[in-house]
Amino acid sequence: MALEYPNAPRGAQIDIYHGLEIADPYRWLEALDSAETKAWVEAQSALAEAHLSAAPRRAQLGERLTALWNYPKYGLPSKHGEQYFFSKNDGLQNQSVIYSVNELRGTPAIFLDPNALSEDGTVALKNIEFTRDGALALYATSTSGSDWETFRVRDVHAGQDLPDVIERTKFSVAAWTKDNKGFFYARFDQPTQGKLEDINLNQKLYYHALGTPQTADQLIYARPDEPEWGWDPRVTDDGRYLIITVWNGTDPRTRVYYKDLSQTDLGLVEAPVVRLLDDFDAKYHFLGNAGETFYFQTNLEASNERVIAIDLKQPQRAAWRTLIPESEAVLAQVALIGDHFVVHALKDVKARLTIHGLDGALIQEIDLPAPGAIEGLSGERHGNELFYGFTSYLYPTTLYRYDFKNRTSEVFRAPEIDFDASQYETKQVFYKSKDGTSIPMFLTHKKGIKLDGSNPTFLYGYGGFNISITPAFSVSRLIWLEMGGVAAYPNLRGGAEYGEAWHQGGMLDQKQNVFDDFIGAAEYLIKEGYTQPKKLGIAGGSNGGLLVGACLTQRPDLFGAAWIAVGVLDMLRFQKFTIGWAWVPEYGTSDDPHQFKNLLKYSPLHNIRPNIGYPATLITTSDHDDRVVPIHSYKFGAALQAAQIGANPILVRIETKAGHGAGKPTSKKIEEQRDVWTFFAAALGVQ
Ligand code: X98
Repeated sequence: MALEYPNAPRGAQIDIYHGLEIADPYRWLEALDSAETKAWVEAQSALAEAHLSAAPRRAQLGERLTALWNYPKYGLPSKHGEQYFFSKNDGLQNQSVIYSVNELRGTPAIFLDPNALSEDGTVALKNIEFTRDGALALYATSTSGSDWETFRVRDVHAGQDLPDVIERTKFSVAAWTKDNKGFFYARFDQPTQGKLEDINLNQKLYYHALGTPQTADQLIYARPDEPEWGWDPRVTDDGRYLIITVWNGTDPRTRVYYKDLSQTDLGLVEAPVVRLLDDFDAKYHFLGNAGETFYFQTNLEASNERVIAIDLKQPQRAAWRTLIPESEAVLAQVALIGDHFVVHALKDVKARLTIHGLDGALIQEIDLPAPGAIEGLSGERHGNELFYGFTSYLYPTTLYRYDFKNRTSEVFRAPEIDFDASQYETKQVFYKSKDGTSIPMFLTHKKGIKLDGSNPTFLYGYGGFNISITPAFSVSRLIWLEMGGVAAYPNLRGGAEYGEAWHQGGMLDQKQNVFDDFIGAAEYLIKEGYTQPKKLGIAGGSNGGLLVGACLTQRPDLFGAAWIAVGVLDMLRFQKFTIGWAWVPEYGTSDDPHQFKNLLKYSPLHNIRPNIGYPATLITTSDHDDRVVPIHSYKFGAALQAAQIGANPILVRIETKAGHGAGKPTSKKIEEQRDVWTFFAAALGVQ
């Protein structure tokens, strides 16, 4: 029986794009605060809840997920002054707690407990920046999952907050001066209407002097002629330079400016801003300096990236030196730790970890325990130890400590988790996409499954923004493996798995390649006998929600179920809300006639056809998602429900007091995952 969906009248809105009329019948759902939208949201939540709570497995899945989740999880330690700091979650705490400890194996003390900041765990810690001596810590919090942050400063030894409060920052790190007197940070113009969906433009760089009100913060740099440029401040470890990395949306290409803070006679504000790299011709990621030599990770003339040195006395390009040349493995992260370059690279999506001298020469490759991924690198610039996390689909995240003196690595913390990995296996396969490109994919499942097309299969993808999907352990996916499911993770174009060339192969006019790669993965899984369309579920979030929305509308016959999380689904209007304009380098914009045509071809909202039997679809979003505003999910959900024929449900689940994902309390994460697996189990006929 088909579900009865909440009433969603079609409005008369028509827009004209470059001479073409495009209807937008659910434009009224963009008014997030209107009574009509609120009533629609409430009715959708009630429908999703009624449908999911009627599924027989829901309570059992919730219990199993809670049991699997309940083990202590530690973050990497980092040293500031005489103390180490690390995060720990007992198991089910809504937010992880920050601890301090004098010796690595000593007894830790609570430094900051975000759980104490709200009753329901909806205030989250986003970032901590310590002064070099570890005396002060700036910490950023956000409420209800929003990207807006508040900065506060804690005196580490007294355990007390100072009176300083910085309100409404977004997309900014903070950078302390070496004298601990203040910090640099960036701030957008304050939104005029204070609405969730307001556009964010005109970021400016400020200096906050401790003990003064935010209104007295000094403007360090702004470019009113370039409202889309933003500023990422960093003070070098020696305290001498302020490095300003200039970004233009999510385009990986950057500029780099700096100020010499040692010119004390000029002061912080008056010291000139030197435009060292001023072309936006490549990515330049500042790694650190040795006096007047600056080190950068760059993709200039190196799709797989390389490490270069630029001497401030001879900054011209001809004098730049390559320290670590481009190789067949793509650089994922380079860190300057223990007076060495620590290089995390990916070869066919599997991590390699190497130690290099400051001249770039390879000193050692650290053996990793299995094919897998590195999660984080931590250590002091001049210290003698490195911490790194290692993870894989069947390898719970484990922390390692490497000693630069004797060049050995050992387990620092291994999780104690009730999970027998020996019953499962992970393998990597390569399949051909539509245009013949070879795409890697990881598959994880119980050992000995039959390739008779009967296995319920979960196919997850992202495909964009230079983001690599590397093998990571996740308890919520274990529940699927326990149900006998196959989990498949293709490395689609648009990511960084094979460098900038791979990214460019899946953006702008090439975006359809990403969808073809995902459809190719589904076809491979069917052809090889893993599964069949009615047993195949697809999933993705954010840019991956766009992926799932596009594939669902292009190939509704190929899938049995789809989960679209916080998706970008209206490709003609995404640039009008919050930070959406920042994705124009990746997607293009409907303001441009050529790009408009390309976007219209795949925009999920604009490619829903009436009277099609779409797969069971779960659309999830949150009321405070100001990264990808819930407008996308609402309009797409209303349109898909109107078009659907047959019994497959189209559900819209809207989380409250939550955002795009970061900082979501554990209780909400578990409830969401429980509902997702309840949905897939029911839709794919898991026995
Ligand atoms: C973003 O939009 C990232 C958001 N974002 C940041 C930070 N700086 C940004 C600068 C420009 C544009 C976006 C920025 O988070 C930031 C800086 C310092 C400290 C912390 C944050 N992303 C894309 C996204 O969310 C892809 C991943 C990152 N999308 C949603 C793309 C489409 C859907």
